Amino acid sequence: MYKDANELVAAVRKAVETTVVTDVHTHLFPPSHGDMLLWGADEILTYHYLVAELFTVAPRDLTYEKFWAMPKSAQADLVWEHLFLNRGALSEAARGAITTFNRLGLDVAGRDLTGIRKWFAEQNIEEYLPKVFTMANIDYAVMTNDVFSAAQTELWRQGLAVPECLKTALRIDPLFADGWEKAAGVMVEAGYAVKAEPDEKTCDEVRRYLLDWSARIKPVYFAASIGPEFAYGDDSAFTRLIDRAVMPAAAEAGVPLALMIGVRRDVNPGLRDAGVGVGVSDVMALARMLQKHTDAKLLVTMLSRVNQHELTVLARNFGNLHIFGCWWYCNNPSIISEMTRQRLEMLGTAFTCQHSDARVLDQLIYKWNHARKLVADVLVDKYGDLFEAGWRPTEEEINRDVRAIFGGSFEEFLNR
Ligand code: RAT
Ligand code: ZN
Repeated sequence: MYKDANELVAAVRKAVETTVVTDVHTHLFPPSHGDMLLWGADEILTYHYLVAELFTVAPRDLTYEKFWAMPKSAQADLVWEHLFLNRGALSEAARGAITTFNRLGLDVAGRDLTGIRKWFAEQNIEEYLPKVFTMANIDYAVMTNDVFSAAQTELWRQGLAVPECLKTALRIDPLFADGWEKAAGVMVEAGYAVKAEPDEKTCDEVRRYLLDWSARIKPVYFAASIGPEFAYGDDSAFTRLIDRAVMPAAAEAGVPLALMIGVRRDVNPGLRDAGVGVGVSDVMALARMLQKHTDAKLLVTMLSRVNQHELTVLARNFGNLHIFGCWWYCNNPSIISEMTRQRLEMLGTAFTCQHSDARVLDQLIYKWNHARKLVADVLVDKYGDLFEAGWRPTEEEINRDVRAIFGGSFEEFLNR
């Protein structure tokens, strides 16, 4: 039990620094899936967050077409030149690349991109992947496994090796909005009796498709990212698919459905993944889903900062809703700090403070390094306030609570 406020602060910082984290959402793949697993200097520098930033300053004659036609190393050179050498790399994504190189012991201060590339070329991915997980101190990361992508399902059919530190999530985005035609085509091809419109019979087939893939890849959860215009409880295909296919399949598989809400796809299609925007969503649509599906479990993160307060309140209203992460455009120090405070103040430790969304293996290093520091600052304040109020936490209690928001509460939610 800490009787001294300074000792308490040191204990909180140590707990956050050393706790094992569970990364509940990434875009990583097992090494056995070959090129799908991105890693190394050029992938780090061409992260779509940085590509978007490049085009805010690149010469106007660098068209999107020209850029995408370049080899990855030339794209990375442009990012390096414009965002790191010609101006201060002050954005969160740019700082992230620097933190990553630096923590790998590379000469980032010397701006030695050639040396950095050389070092990565000497790594063996089978050994490098566990090293990154150890550095970031992650027990496991959840992948994103699109069961409507032929390239991905083909690899799963081959039954290739998957390290224990990677778990699956069954991703279903194409079922909704503009993706339906593609999703239906994939299911028909695979022998499911799916029609052009998701009527009731078709929904039953979709459910069967999801369950068959679920049995094969054993996901931690089903997942979809959906737009800010999403509505629920109406006579739409979305409502039908959720009610008759997705929720029943998730329930039968015994896993939650993760919804990532607020993505405005194709704001600027030329930029591909980097050209995606954000919109404010109707949190009450989510509430209606929770009211109807009282037995279902929902994991939710929202993209708009504007939605965060309302979403946190909703998580107080529904024990079957677990909120997670500071996603994409919320993954900035100022917003992470604000969101984590808000969530602690309204939910205690019943939430997951962050996920990495890493698309590139090495990003695990910076995403978790930055997140730990920010969350530690918030927790130091919160434990300080508790101390002032007269409470004297023990080391075990601090470790327990820190682990809770870095993955313990998520595990508890899965097992509830
Ligand atoms: O954060 C990201 O990298 C986004 O491009 C998306 O992948 C998003 O996280 C998603 O899973 O849809
Ligand atoms: Zn993602």
